[in-house]
Amino acid sequence: MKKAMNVVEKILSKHLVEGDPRKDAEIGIRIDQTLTQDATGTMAYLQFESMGVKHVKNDLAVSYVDHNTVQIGYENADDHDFLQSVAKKYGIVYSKAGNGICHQLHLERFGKPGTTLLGSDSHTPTGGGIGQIAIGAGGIDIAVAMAGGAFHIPSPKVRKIELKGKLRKGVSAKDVILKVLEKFGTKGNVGWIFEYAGPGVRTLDVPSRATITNMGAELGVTTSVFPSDSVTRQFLAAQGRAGDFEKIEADRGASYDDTFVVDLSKVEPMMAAPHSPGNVVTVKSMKGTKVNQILIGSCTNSSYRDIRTVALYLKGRHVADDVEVGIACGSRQVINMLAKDGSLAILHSAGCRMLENACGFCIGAHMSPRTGAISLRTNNRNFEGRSGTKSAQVYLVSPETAAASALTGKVELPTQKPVAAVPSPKKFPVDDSMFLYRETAGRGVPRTEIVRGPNIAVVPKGEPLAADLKGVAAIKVGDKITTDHIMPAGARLKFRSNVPEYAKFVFESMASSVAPAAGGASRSFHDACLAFKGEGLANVIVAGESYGQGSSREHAALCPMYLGVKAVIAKSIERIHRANLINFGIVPFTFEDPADYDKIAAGDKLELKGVRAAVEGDGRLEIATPSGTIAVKAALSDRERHLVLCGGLLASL
Ligand code: MIC
Ligand code: SF4
Repeated sequence: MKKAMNVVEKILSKHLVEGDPRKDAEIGIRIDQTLTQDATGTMAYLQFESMGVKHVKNDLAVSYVDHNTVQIGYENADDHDFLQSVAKKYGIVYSKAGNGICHQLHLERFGKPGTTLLGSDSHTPTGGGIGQIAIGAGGIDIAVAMAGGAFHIPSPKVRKIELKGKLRKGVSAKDVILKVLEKFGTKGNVGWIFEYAGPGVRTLDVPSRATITNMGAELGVTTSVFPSDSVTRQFLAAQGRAGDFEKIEADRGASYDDTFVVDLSKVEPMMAAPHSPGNVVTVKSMKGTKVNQILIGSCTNSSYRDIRTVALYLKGRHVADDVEVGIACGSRQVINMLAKDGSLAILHSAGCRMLENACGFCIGAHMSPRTGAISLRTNNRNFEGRSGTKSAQVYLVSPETAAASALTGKVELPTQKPVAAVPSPKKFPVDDSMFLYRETAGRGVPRTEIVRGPNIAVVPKGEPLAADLKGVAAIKVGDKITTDHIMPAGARLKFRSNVPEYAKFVFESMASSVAPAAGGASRSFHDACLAFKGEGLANVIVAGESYGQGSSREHAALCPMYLGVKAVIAKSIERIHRANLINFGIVPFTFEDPADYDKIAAGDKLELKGVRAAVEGDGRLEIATPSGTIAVKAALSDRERHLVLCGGLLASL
């Protein structure tokens, strides 16, 4: 008899090219679709170019421009031109700035049930809302996938999130994922895939499902996925893509490694308090708190359903005088629909600032709030300083909570005066005119000249791992250090294509944790690293739990590599960042005894004798520190071991 399979098993078994999913090891999967965005895309394509492949080999590759659209100075525009020329040459579909946010657009126009999608953005799992196994990764992994190579993940454990009941009016998908985050937190979920199932699934439309899988990224899981059912069929048909539908549901009797039940009818409006998406509280507990800013949009909550709902709350009313309200729609399709049904006029009349349909505020590229502000936002991350204002207190909420609160300038319960549910549109207006090169997708126009302005620098390559390293703890940081702490975005984002320049800002806001200069003067991580490098020392980063949470930005590994960082020693390291460290030849060590973290101080000299032999072997190494010897371990697969020994993926080619 055929084994009953869950959705994850069904899709992965069709894409498996290496390994055995039943074993506790790594598996390799074939990637059907890839996506990049501009902030990670330039590096991904520079790396792809250096692989010497004629054109992309996977079914579909899309290059989106949505992150760096502010264009103060020439850098962003240089990047856009580079990306456009690369797309034309190599057979990649190019989504021009102004078309919308990558994940919303991909869901609308390309996401296909039963396929695999790899994206150089941690919120790629948005595609799970349409029944894709969609995974975020570093740019170089996308380059490999575009060249036809496999992608590797830990053989997944699958948790069933069983949904029953129906959400009450005024409560929505954002509250559901916040509820899941309340239970599972932002750490300790590495290697899991969350599969949504149960009778409650059919009560959620595709955009709502996508909100849930999108913010699943904050759990640190490999991805999240919904079944593909009649609701998915209706969504695809309304997008004029009925042919892309495939039914994928778990078999009766399918097994899971764990199950968690959410009764949708009992979910209350929730919010994530500063400074972590896992800091979940009820909206009720914050009711009446004065708010300075409310921003609605981002890849989590910018669908037609979401913004139309906001318009229904604001219809015929005005936002409070002392609150600033901004709205960024996810795509041109969303804007066109809102224009047609009168919502745009409602939002303008209500006193909202209509922002560009791009990442914008979510990545701190603009709309930074005032000093000490309380800002309610519908996006997925509220890390300290990400908004561009270090003292701001950012709370993550649903569009409903944001809209209700905009009217009074205080945190309000959206369930008090809820609006009617927005029905799923029967037909979405389709206009693909800002997706370029569809006709040459997969083939490319080989003689296209690549445009390289001065902002496009070369990608540095790593060096083979030395036999022994004389090291130094260049910085010592605490728990839950995000990639935003390591490599700030916002105002620094424009240097993404220029590693020497961007490397000046590694750990920019954490100078107090950096090993001080002689005489105790504090200095930047960049300067400390270069000074130690000059003395022939290998720089080491020492960290607590869950190091590298958050984004997929490989610069958080690439720039440290450029500064001579050879190893990270942490209590634990998050999945995407760990993969990026390996891809750039940095050894990802964890403490054998987490208490040894206390034995190292910033500036301590560390003797990594026999480090190469350790990596070649079982990964265990004893390191001499001024407070005695400590044991660390890098548990690597054969593939990963090879990359680390070579000095990273590019150096291994
Ligand atoms: C994010 O939301 O943090 C980003 C910006 O989209 C990143 C990608 C990047 O750093 O460019 C992500 O989520 O991977
Ligand atoms: Fe863009 Fe924000 Fe989504 Fe990242 S989380 S892709 S910055 S909208």
